[in-house]
Amino acid sequence: MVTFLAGGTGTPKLLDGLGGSTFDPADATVVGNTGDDVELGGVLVCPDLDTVLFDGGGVLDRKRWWGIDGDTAETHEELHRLADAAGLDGGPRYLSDEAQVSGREIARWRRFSGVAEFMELGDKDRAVHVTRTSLLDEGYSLTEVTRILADAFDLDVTLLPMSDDPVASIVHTEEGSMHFQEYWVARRAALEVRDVEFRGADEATPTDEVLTALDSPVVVGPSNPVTSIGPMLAVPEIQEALDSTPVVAVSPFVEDRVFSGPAAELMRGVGYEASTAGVADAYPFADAFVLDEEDGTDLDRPVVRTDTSLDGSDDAARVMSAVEEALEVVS
Ligand code: FO1
Ligand code: CA
Repeated sequence: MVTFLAGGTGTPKLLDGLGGSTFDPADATVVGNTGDDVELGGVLVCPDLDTVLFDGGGVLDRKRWWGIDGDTAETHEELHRLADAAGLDGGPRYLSDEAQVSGREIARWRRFSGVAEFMELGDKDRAVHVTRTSLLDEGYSLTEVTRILADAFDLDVTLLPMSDDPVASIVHTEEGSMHFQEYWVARRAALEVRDVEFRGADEATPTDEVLTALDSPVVVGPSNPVTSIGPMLAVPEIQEALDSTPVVAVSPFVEDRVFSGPAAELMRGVGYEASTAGVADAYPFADAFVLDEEDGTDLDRPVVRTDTSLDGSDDAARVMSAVEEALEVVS
């Protein structure tokens, strides 16, 4: 058994290497970040869970690494046409009421209006969110809903949300604090980051399924240490579980160069160096690292080096075998 901690892009790319590895996908669990989740126009969007869901189901849009390949966006476009015609402002519009829907706690900090929705939800993608939200309103937990969706997409790994409790990644910027999606999608990450907060994490508990999964060796994929892995580390019981199981982490940096996304600015924003050395500081529980062959960072823990670029299944298989090698060192 092996458990992967996953965010939006890096870890799903690595998971493509499961097929060609000695890991049996049926023995692999993926714990997905939910700190990026937003409620938009009444539906709950879980971007990081959905990337794994869609990739495993063979329908992911691999140009964007989110949404469904070939999806249309007619509802999204009509929402914008209506809002324009009605003279309503676009952009993120928060819905700040605390509300209860069928006993489900709606987390205030991730609720946005569907008026001129600020993120593009494709039509088929939206069907997933409508199904998810309706099942939650019927009383299913996010863990149960994710299992139902995983069956619908024929996933061969077990996919778990990090918690059934809401956690919201809030980015504190020069222009105030905002939800991660507002910072990333609406503001194009063009603001100076002062801090990142994981609202709700202190009170959040991992599910029994997650705690069981964290009894197995853990792989922290090359995801953003702050906004992808950070929300999981902010949940106290997850942090404790990681201290007592072997952990291998794949650096998303080559020394101080990052493969993609806003990791560097976010790392500096929370006070870490934007580099492999900073990742090692952020992951004191990690027992070994997989680094790029051109990454000469000197770490205080065992290191396996390979070309860590992930641009297809050959790359994924190569990095996955380095992960296996590192796990043998620490298990
Ligand atoms: N990213 C964008 O840059 N623009 C979008 O309009 C957008 C919509 C979207 C809808 C559903 C979904 O699951 C993801 C979506 N993303 C979009 C990606 C998302 O903002 C981030 O890449 C992840 O949260 C980071 O892991
Ligand atoms: Ca450990």
